[in-house]
Amino acid sequence: MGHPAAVWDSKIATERVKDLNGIGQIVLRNSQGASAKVSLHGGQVVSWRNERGEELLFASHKVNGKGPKATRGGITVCFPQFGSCGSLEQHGFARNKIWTVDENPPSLPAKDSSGKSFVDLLLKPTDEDLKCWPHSFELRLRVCLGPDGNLALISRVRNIHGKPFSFSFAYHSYLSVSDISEVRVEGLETMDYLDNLCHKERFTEQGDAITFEAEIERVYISSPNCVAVLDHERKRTYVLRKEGLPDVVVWNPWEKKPKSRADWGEDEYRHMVCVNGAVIEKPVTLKPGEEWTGRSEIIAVPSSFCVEGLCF
Ligand code: TA6
Repeated sequence: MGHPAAVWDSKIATERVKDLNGIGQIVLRNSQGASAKVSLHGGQVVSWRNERGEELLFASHKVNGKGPKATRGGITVCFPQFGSCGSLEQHGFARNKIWTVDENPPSLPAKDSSGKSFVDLLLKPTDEDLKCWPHSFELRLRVCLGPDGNLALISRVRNIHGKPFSFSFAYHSYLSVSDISEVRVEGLETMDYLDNLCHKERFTEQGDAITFEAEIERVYISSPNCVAVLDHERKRTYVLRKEGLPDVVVWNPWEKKPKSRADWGEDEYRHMVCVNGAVIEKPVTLKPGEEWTGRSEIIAVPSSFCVEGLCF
């Protein structure tokens, strides 16, 4: 049972702990008993639970949490690229680095803090990093847990000095679902998408919702700022609201590919779907001193809830 809001002490809203490898994590709580846990490894949101303690993000049971690679699941920050190109690792290096807590971040609008438990993280390049991506940036991430249990991630990329640079970005969000056959994604009807399984060829979504009967990996471009992921079995809908993230990645690997990977458990693909706010088709270019902001908020509601009311 959560604390009555009236006596909620914001001092227990955030707690610092360590994971099994001694890496720092920050636990966010609200007065209703919901929580989120953020790792300094990659700025990864490794857990998001509702007021009943139900885990809303998928994490592979094969996760060992060791080594430099992001653990499969949760929500990872993909920067400065999404996908694999050039010498950078897939989905960029940011999610494989150790971030720091930013004790004195540049201010954000009140909507990103009032009544919320939140933590600010910061990633700056080391001299080593600058050898593989020679751009002087600051990447800030605020993770917020609202009084209603909503999870919000606000990322800011600033070009500190030197020459302009371009980047793509995604919140790689593994949502927990009862079974992928029960899932439909709404809000992307009639949108064009790049199909990563067909050499990024461009298609137009014809269905009245996206359902899953095989592997899907698509980048819906210039998409609406509100997308719904319905889990019929659990009678739960995730509403994704985004700003500054024109594209949406929809992915389920289906059966074959996970079998060849050590970090997927048996049939785990059935219990996750990735629906990611992203900026991929048209990368962002920043001149020195310029800053980009990308916001993603995920709301988990009973499917009977009127989702339209949650969109902007
Ligand atoms: O979002 C889809 C994707 O690009 C897939 O191609 C697959 O490689 C996946 O990302 C990898 O994500 P992970 O979290 O395992 O690094």
